[in-house]
Amino acid sequence: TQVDLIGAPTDVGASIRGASMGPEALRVASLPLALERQGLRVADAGNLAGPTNPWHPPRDGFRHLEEVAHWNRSVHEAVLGSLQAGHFPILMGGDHCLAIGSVSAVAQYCRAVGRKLVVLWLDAHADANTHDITPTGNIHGMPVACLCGQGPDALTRLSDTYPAVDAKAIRQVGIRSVDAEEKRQLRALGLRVFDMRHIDENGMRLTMEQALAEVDADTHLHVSFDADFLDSVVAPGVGTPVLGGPTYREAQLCMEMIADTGQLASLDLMELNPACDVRNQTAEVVVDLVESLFGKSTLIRK
Ligand code: DIR
Ligand code: MN
Ligand code: MN
Ligand code: MN
Repeated sequence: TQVDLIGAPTDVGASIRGASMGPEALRVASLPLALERQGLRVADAGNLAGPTNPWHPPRDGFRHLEEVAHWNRSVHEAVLGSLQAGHFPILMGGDHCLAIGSVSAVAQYCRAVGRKLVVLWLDAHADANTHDITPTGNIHGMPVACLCGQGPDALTRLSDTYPAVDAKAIRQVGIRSVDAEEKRQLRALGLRVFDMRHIDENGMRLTMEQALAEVDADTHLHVSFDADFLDSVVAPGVGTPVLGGPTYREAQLCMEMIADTGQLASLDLMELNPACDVRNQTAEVVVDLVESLFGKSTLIRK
C-alpha cells in the first residue's frame, strides 16, 4: 500500500490557536519513518495551502465559516484524489473541522466503488454542535453534525450526496465532553456513542468489539482521530484537553483492535497542538499509536 500524507496546516475551526503546526510536529516525530517500519510506502504530498486565520469572533454562530469552507474543499479534493489513485490517505491536521472534507470524500468514494463505510470517531468531544446551539461558534465542534446534514450548505454539500454520511455509519469512542444542547442533538441524529462511562463499565476490549462489530471484509474503515481522545495527562498537546480519557494502554489496545480488522483504509490525525505540547511528547505518542494502528505488535501474532 502507498500512504499519502496530506498536511492541512490550519486552526481556522478553533479558538485556541496552534493546531496549524500539527503536520510539521508529526513529521518531526518521524511519522513517515514509523509508517515505513510497518511496511508501507510513504509519499509526503506536503501541505495544502489555504486562507490564513483572521482570528475573528463568531458571526451568526460560526467562526470563520468562509475560511473553514475553503480549507475543507481543498481537503475533500486531496483525500478523494488519493483514494481514487488506490492509495491510503492520512490527513494531518489541523483542527478537526477538516474532517468534514476528508470524511465526505471517503463516503463519496465508498459509494462510487460500492463499499460499506464505517467511521470511528475517536474524540473527547462529540463534535455535533450546530450554529444555533454552539457555545463557542468554533466549527471544530460541528463536523459530525455537518457530515450528517446539519449545517450550512458550504459544509454539508461538499460531496455528491446529501447528507454526506449516514449517522448509522459513525461510532464515537472516548466521548466525555458534550454540551447541554448537543446531547439532544446526539439523540436526534441517532449517533452511536461509546462514552467514557461505557468504557469504564465494559473495558476498552468489549467497547471496541462492539464498535467494530459491523466491520466485515467489504468494509472501508475510516478513523477520525482527535488527539484529545487521549487522557490529557498522556496528551497535553491539544487545544481543548479533557481529563479522564483513555490511558496510554487503553489507547494502544484500541489501535491494535482496529489493526486486527485489516479493513482500515483512511485516517485523520487531528487537533495536535504543538503550542500546547511539552517537547513534542503528544506528537510522539500519536506516532506510537499510529504504528499500532498499522499493525505493530510486541510479539508475532496469528
Ligand atoms: C465544544 C468543544 N464542544 C465546542 N469542542 C471541541 O466548542 O463546540 N471539539 N473542542 O474538538
Ligand atoms: Mn499508485
Ligand atoms: Mn474533535
Ligand atoms: Mn476533541
